[in-house]
Order: sequence, then structure tokens, then C-alpha cells
Amino acid sequence: MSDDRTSALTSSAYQQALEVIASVEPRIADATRQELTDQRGSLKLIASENYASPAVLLTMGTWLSDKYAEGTVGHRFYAGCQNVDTVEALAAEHARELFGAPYAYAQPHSGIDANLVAFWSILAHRVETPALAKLGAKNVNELTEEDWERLRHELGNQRLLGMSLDAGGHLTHGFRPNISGKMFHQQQYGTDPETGLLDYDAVAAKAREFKPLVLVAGYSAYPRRVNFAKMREIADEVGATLMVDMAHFAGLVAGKVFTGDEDPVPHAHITTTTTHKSLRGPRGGMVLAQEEYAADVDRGCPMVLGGPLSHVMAAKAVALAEARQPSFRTYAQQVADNAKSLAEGFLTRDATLVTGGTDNHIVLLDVSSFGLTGRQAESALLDAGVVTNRNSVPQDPNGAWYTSGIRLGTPALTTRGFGHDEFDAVADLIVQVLQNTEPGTTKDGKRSKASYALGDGVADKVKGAAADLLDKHPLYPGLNLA
Ligand code: DSN
Repeated sequence: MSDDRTSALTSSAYQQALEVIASVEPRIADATRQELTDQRGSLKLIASENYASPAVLLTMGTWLSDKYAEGTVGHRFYAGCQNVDTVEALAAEHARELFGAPYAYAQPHSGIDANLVAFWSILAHRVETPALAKLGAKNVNELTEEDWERLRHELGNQRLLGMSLDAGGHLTHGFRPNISGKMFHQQQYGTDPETGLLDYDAVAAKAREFKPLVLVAGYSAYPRRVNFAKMREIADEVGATLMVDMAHFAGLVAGKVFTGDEDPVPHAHITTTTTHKSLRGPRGGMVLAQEEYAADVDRGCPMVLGGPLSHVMAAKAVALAEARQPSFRTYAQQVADNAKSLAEGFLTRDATLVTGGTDNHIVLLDVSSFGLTGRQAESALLDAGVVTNRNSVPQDPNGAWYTSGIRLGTPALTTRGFGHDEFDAVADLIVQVLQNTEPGTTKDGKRSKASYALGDGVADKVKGAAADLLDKHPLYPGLNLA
């Protein structure tokens, strides 16, 4: 379909949908319109966000939402799931083909849910199933109370080794306040204090000593690629299951920017992801697995998950079909190229980057050289229409709330068509804001970690320059809600 035709149909669909919504709760219609205006008018640099296509967005707004479908394709706990079966099977088929995965599970509602499914399937496969076999039982209902207590103790006393939050790992990779850090005995690996890079020898040494059941690789804020073949070697040496959380970089895997040792899917026993970040689909999660884990992952709902969101699984299928097009490879390569342009833009303006650069879609700017916390920088940038999120840097002296970093990502603005020159200009605007932001003082005269003052006129000047860039690359061009 031509772009003009798509725009005309999308405009008409949303105009009418918003009219129907407004007839019931006009404030929701208003907020929905306003969100489009806000997203159109700001520089979205949150590394985990993107803009899904109109086809993906429209797919989510249907009556598929009305169906309960606990269970799996062809094996549901409710009648009448024939169309949900079609939807879920298609989403899984596209995922298997796109990622070359033996098995795909499209039900998780989010990345955290996908990780919970993965954890439970590893516990089931590695702990529960062998224990039941040893006791000659088919399921836990056949165990004596004594055997059940023993199994429960065993399930609750397994070990997980993951990347620490301040090194760039995710909360669900064993961070103690998160359920992953509570349900497992956990240890964390970090990055080299000098270079900020992963030190595989150090990870291996820790794994040999700790002997985890689960080794988690993947990240939310590490601006570099990971060698997953090496992570698998480490896992194999200590008898661990390798679980890779590729939520952030799934688009770079789908777009064949990460191949060979950098593609987690052939190396990991289980790979989890979200579908809405660099993969540019609907908000949701997914699990890919080698055959040996498939049956346990398949029990994710209702073991760990509530009923699947059939309308979202349908949108996953549409997004995955889009990601199988050659144009998605061009997009993914541009995401990585643009991150390099953004990093170079900062380095030529003397800003400090964690690891000194990037080779994925993330740039982690250490704002302490501007005398700011991440929180002050995030707020000042937002005043100037630049949407980012504060993030810890390795060994962060300001902790996880105030932080010393700003995490930036290129997937969203690349979708709008930004290239090298635009990202260089974005680096310039960010540096202008940070250079003109002063930290405030607390009541007792100390340097505040939260309050700040942005120089007069800076926000307007940066907003004006950003508007010029954004107007040249409109979001959902042709989508007219008037
Ligand atoms: N919230 C996601 C991110 O921003 O990276 C991870 O959960």
C-alpha cells in the first residue's frame, strides 16, 4: 500500500476512534491526542522506547482483547480460542523464522514477565523434573508432604549470577531488591573499573567459584556488544543454564547487526526479550528457547502469567512480519550507526562517556563532569524538550535514585529518519543544556542532588533548534487528527 493511502486510512481510523472514545470519556481522548502532540514535539532519546507502525498500533485496538485464552495453542482452558490460536501460532512462527529459534513463546506481557517465565522453566527443567523422576512421581501432587518440602527447599535454594545494575544489568538479573534477587541466591558480575567493559575472565572466575544454576547475560544500560559464545562457554564449564535477556537489542539481532558470537539466540539455552524497544513492536515480551526447554516455557501461562493479551500477540505478529522485511535491516544498521554519531558528537565536545563510546544503540553519558547528578540533568533536559532517563554509571557515588548518568538511545529518532548530522546536532543541544545547568543548594547550604537552575533562554533556544530537526522528520507523517 502507498504511504499516502496508509496515512489517509490511519487518519480516518484514529479520527473516528477518538470520536467514539470522546463520547464516553473525553478526557481519555484528549490525553491520547496530547500524547501524540507531545511525542511529535520532543526529542525522544529514551533507549528503551520507539514508535510502532500504524499497523502495529491499530492491531492492538480490537475485540481480540475480549477473549480469554489461558493455555497454549490447541490446548486452552477456555472454549472458542480458534482465532487466538491462529494469532499466537503466527506470532511464534514469525519469531522463530526471524531469530532462527527452535521455539518461541509470544505470551509474556512484558520483559519482566518473560524473565519470570524463563526462571521458572529453568527451575522446572533443571530441578523439579529430575527430582520428580527420582521419586517416580508424575507431578507434585503425587509427592508425600516430606518429599514436597524437600523439593520446595531445593527449588528455593538455587543460584543465579547476573550483571549488576550499576554495570548496566537489569533489575531482574539478580538485583537483590527485585524478586530475582530474592528467589535465588544471587551474585553479580560487573565491568572492568578502568575500561567499563565486560571482563569475561572475571565473569568466568566468579562463575567457577559460585557455580550458579543460571548465568544471565544481557543488559539495559551497557553501551557495548557482548560475546555470547564466550558466555555460553562459561555457562557450560560450570554447568549453568545460559539465559540471555536481549530486550534492549532484539532489533539489532533481528536486523542482523549482531551476528555470529554477538547473536544470543544460537548460544543461549533461553533468550528473553521485549517487543517494543529496538524491535519496534507493541508493548510486550517474548521467550525463545532451545527445544529442551520448550515444554517448560510453554507452561508459562497460567504457571507465571495471567491470560495472554491476544490483541497484543496479534500486534507482535504484525511487528515481527515487519521486522522480516529487508527495510528493517537498513533501520537496525542505522540505529547502530546513529549511536556512533551521537557518541562522537559528545566526545568532540569533551563530554565523558561510560566505556568511551558505543557499539550498540546506547550512549551512557557521565554527567558528573558537568557538576550534575543524573536527576538534575534529566530534569533540565526535559525542560528543553529532550526526553531521556537518568541512569547509574558503574560504581555510581550517587546511587540508583539520583545517579550520575544519562542513558540515551537511538531507536526512536532513527525511526523518524534522523541520521548522522541530526544526531551530531542532538549531542550539541544536550551539551548546551548541561553546560548551562547549575546544581541548586539544600536548606543547609549543601549542594543539592535534585534541584537545579537552567540558564535564562536556554530551554527556548534548544526547543527551537529541536523543533527544526523534528519538523524535517515528522512522526507518523500524514496522520492528521484535525
Ligand atoms: N524499563 C526498561 C528500560 O528502560 O530499559 C527495562 O525494564
